[in-house]
Amino acid sequence: MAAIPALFTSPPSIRDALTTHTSDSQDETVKVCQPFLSGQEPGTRNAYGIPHLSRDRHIKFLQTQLGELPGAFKAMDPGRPWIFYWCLAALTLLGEDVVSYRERLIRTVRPMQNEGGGFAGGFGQDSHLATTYAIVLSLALVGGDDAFEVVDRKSMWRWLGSLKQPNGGFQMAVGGEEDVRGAYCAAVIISLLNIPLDLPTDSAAYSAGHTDLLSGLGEWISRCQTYEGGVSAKPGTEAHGAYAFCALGCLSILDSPHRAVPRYLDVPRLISWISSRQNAPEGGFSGRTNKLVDGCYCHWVGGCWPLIQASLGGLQEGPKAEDVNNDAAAEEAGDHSLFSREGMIRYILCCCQDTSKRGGLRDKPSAYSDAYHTCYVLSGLSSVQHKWTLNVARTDPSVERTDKWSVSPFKEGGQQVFDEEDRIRTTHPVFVIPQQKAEDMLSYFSAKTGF
Ligand code: FPP
Ligand code: K
Ligand code: ZN
Repeated sequence: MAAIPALFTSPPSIRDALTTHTSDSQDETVKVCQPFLSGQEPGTRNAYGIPHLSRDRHIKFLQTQLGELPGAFKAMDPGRPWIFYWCLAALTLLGEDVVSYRERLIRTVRPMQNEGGGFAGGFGQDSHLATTYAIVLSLALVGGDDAFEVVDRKSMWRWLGSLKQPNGGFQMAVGGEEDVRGAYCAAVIISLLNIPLDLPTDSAAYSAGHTDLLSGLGEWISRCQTYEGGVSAKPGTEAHGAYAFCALGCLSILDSPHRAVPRYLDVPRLISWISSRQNAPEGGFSGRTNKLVDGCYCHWVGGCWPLIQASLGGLQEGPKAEDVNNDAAAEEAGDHSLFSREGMIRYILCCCQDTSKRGGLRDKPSAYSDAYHTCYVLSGLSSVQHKWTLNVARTDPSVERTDKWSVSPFKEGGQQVFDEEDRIRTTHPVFVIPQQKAEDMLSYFSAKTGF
């Protein structure tokens, strides 16, 4: 077995002498992670001292999560739509076919749609952007015309118009909080459902001079970048990784990332902040300054990298078929990363897996696995195992909502610390569902004129 680099097994070599509650929790986290990182925990490891992916256990865990709540797929609890998305997305990443859930999903989410547009978490509740986002993505994951037809696009358009604010941003619900989650969820929904952009004339944003659902949104996001370089929920609050992802995802829908991201964000300062989120020896990411690593940030922070890379790199030719397994070609193409892929892979496979019978993935070794972390740790794993390249930028951003991306296995200097059997499926860097599923939904709705 190759030696595990000291970077991932030893305490950090530079430390602040001041002891605080924060430094104590950080020390404690390193202590909790160290045995998992350095191979002292039982279990088979590969040549790099990294455990394999417990694929079957994670699949069983997700199946249980989908079915376990009383009256499987009954729509009562406002968080249910998230469970659908997290489990269906994670099962898909693990290579499972989720089409068999189509009928159950359709039956369950249909009553969650309100006549006034959008979906609520439960029957009789108000529509919410997060719930609607989770349901639209879930419908895309199971796919098929019957699933797509569940959505009432006309009332969705009216409802989105009522969430759009005079300052360009989106409220999460009518009268609710306006934040960058709203900007991202709305942009994803508008894009995948091909919602006409003309603002309903009774929208408050229309009265303020906007004519378009997406106008002023980039400017609003711009106001969320903080003095640290990261992105906050709304102007004037603390930067957090989840919001950096939402901002980059939203901007990549407004226009191609190499145009939209530098137009609205100070990219060098954002890169500096995102880079500072990766910790050693843990290898994972924190969500904000002076906080702890957490597996879900492998997506919220780790998932920023492909979008940053696309913002910097501009258009590139797709990988040639003969180059995909050619390390020399990959190296020549400049496959170097702005972060430690190895560190991220080590954190995920060593620290985030519950390898007991329970299965599932988690925040850190001291936490229980759950559907949310399983989804986002796996999304991060997929992202770090692959390379996404922006091939063709849209020519008319006012009509087209996406670009053409290609994906290939990531090779860095020929070294890959995980085994091929532990590679999982790809997920689109903006929509966080497989590219084909996003394209199927988009082309279904693009074929419609008007509603
Ligand atoms: C802090 O939690 C977490 C936040 C401030 C952001 C939460 C938002 C998301 C996870 C994603 C939202 C995105 C969409 C698309 C709805 P904490 O204080 O428990 O964690 P921390 O110590 O790691 O910051
Ligand atoms: K956390
Ligand atoms: Zn978490």
